[in-house]
Amino acid sequence: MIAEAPRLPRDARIHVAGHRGLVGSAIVRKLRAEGFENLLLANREQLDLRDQAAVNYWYQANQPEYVFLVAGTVGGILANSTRPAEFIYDNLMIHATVVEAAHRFGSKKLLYLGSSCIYPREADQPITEEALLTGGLEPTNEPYAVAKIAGIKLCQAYRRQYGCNFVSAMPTNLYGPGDNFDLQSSHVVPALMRKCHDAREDGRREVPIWGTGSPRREFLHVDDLADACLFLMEHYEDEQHVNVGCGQDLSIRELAEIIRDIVHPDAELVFDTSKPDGAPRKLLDVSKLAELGWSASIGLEEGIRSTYSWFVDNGQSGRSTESRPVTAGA
Ligand code: GFB
Repeated sequence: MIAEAPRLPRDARIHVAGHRGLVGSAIVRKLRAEGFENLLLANREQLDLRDQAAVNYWYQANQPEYVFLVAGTVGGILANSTRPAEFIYDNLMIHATVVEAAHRFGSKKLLYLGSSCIYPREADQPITEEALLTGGLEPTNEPYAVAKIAGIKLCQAYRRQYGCNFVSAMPTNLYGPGDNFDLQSSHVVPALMRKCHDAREDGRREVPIWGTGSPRREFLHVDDLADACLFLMEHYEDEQHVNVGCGQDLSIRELAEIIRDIVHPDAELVFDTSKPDGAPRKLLDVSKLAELGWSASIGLEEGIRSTYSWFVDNGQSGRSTESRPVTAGA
């Protein structure tokens, strides 16, 4: 349902949980561009979102009226499969503490961000919101997906028991400025940008691509996601989660060819089939969001070009080091 309520007051007290991550930093950019002045931001050193007592204290002191819950420990297929304990523990805790504090200290509305990996591995494509919990999950990210499903159920339970206005959005695979370019923990778009960039700098032609290249994915620019998050915060009031995507997918091979053509046209793509493919396909059905009145506007090639410029301009193009998955940024 599209709410008749007026747009968010520009002086509203807004907590962006996870504001230093890919999604949170895009939401902060969007909110500032729209004239919101009263953003409540705490970094990991100031507030451990896994600690209920600390989160309660911070909520009591800051009284957020609106909450974008986009914090989490996130990463690509390798990080998910090698650090499952961190992915389930951190995310379960972060979702629970923030939802509980938003309820306890009277936040007017909370938008929770999940992930398309919540859906069954073999779900019919494109995947509708109704596919949730109708089949088994993709094993490489099952612990993360279970935590993300728990987040949806938390919001629904707090709505039912306490009448909280908590809503959920499920984005497809994301990319954009502020992404994690570390090869051990990143998602495929930043990983392939870095690999092509490094090969070009080193005068190498071969660029290794994990898996067979046949899995299909849908990619949404994070600035489009931030726009959708504000749209849903202002206009959506219902219990069911809403898919957020662009409605189009492509194979990993096709994605790699687009990135190669932009970054290192002479590169030769070499597929390493000892690495996992993950889910065969993840394309979201975005008709519900379209009916509400929102659609994506940044094309994939345009988005990859601007993200690569950001990567080069922001000193991210130094050598990749092994690092932990990114916390506080879905
Ligand atoms: O982006 P990615 O890690 O996310 O991988 P998932 C997507 C596809 O790209 C997989 C392939 O088939 C990978 O095997 N790929 C090829 C690569 N080369 C690379 C590379 O150098 N790095 C990476 N990372 N992939 C994650 C989930 O799954 O997506 C999370 O593990 C979450 O839980 C996230 O849902 C959005 O789509 O496979």
